[in-house]
Amino acid sequence: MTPLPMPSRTIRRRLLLVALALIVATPLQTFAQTVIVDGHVSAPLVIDAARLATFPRRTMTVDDHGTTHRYDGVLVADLLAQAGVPLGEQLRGRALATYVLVSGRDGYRVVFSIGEMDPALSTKTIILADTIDGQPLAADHGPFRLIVGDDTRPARSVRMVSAIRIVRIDE
Ligand SMILES: Nc1nc2c(c(=O)[nH]1)N[C@H]1C(S)=C(S)[C@@H](COP(=O)(O)O)O[C@H]1N2
Ligand SMILES: [Mo]
Repeated sequence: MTPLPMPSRTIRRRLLLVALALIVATPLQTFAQTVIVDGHVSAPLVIDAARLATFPRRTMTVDDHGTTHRYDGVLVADLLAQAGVPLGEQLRGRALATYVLVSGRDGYRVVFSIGEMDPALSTKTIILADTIDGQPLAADHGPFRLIVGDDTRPARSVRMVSAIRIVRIDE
């Protein structure tokens, strides 16, 4: 029986690089700095800092136990519109039986109705923020956090947002 030929040095190096890339990439997924917008949408989105920067900016002021903070980001409705979710005059009939499930990297999950997310229908303002008082969010809060205007407690202010899923309940 002839022994298998030893792979060349170049091949061994390449194999080593592939193995290293796999080892590094797996835990990195856990800290992925993106927000996936998917579900009942015509065009799923992957939002990273560069993509977020292409949307109009919105500022919200939040009171945290007597201290005022300024958050800046973009309207979630603008992200939904880009993903092809019907809003405004298009948001009627069966489309109103749609909810928006917002998840954090730690598995925290919160539901909104599509109606309260649409500024054409509701007076609520909901943004995906990327800065607090002009600075990037801390690692355990960001890079993206939901800021929900007119909620009386910050319980739906999902930190470390990783996904926004659109769900039509009658399908
Ligand atoms: N990802 C994630 N977001 C979250 C939570 C959580 O456990 N995980 N807790 C919520 C609750 S109940 C509150 S009161 C606020 C606390 O926000 P703070 O850390 O800025 O005080 O975050 C909200 N967002
Ligand atoms: Mo809370």
